[in-house]
Amino acid sequence: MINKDLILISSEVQHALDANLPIVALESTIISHGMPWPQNANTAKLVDEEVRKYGAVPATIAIRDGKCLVGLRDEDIDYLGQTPGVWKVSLRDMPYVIAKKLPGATTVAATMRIASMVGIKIFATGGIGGVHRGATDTMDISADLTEMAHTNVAIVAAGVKSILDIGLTLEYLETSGIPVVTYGQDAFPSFYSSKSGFQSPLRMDSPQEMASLLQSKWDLGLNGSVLIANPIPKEFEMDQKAIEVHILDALQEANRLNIKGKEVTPFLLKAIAAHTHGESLEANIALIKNNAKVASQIAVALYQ
Ligand code: PSU
Ligand code: MN
Repeated sequence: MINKDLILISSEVQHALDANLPIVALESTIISHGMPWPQNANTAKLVDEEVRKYGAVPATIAIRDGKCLVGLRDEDIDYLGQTPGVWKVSLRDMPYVIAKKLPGATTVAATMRIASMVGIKIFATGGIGGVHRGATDTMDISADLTEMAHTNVAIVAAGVKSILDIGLTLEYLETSGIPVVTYGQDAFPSFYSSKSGFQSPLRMDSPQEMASLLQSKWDLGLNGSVLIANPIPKEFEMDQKAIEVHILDALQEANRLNIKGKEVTPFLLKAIAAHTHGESLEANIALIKNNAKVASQIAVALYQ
């Protein structure tokens, strides 16, 4: 049994849970480790608004003062956005950060686990973690993937960023029994770009269809997530080849500086953002908003 004293649910989210209203979970690593201040906090607030606009209740998840927070106040978002040293909390970090009452921003893995503890089914983010390039040597595979294999929360993301090995990530998802559905196109997207060089295993063209896939999966007792890949809006798309140059630079720099473990993903994201100046940040904000919209539409369809 989970000790509910370790979870603090905002009144807005509690009301939605009690009334069986659609809810969309949102992660906080994106705030503390994914974007610079103040764009990070502004984006988090914009994304909350986007979820509300399409009829669901936003539930951003983080850790503070020894509790898992479900639904953040603006003050919590600002704190996570500008305080140095906020922990990046994946599953293995949760007990430590809770026990020591440290501030923590939750990754996809930790966010979806906390969402499932309170009964939230849909989660919007930018991009999930996956199998890193070179993982055959390093074994660097994100706990996001192992968590997706058994926790019943669907994730809407703009595909998988090509800092990762997209082919191996798709293989890992297949092995784990996680359906990968791309919204409205055949190609699997790669975050900044609507294409990745890989076809999507599945395609669906409406939030209603995607909601019925989720319902079927869970009604059959097939535990685990579904990855709903939502391509970046065309007007914000960046050139795949141009991005690849920055990714290769960032990987080389990470290698040179001997960056390892949980530092790898934030390091690469930061280096690419710096190399592309403002452009990648603008694309990042646009795709997260778009994912929040689609997640909200799916949540509404699921709760009808
Ligand atoms: N990929 C992105 N943007 C992100 C992340 C991944 O394109 O912000 C963040 C998410 O919070 C994800 C985490 O859950 O990084 C994965 O980290 P790791 O690879 O250490 O598991
Ligand atoms: Mn890793």
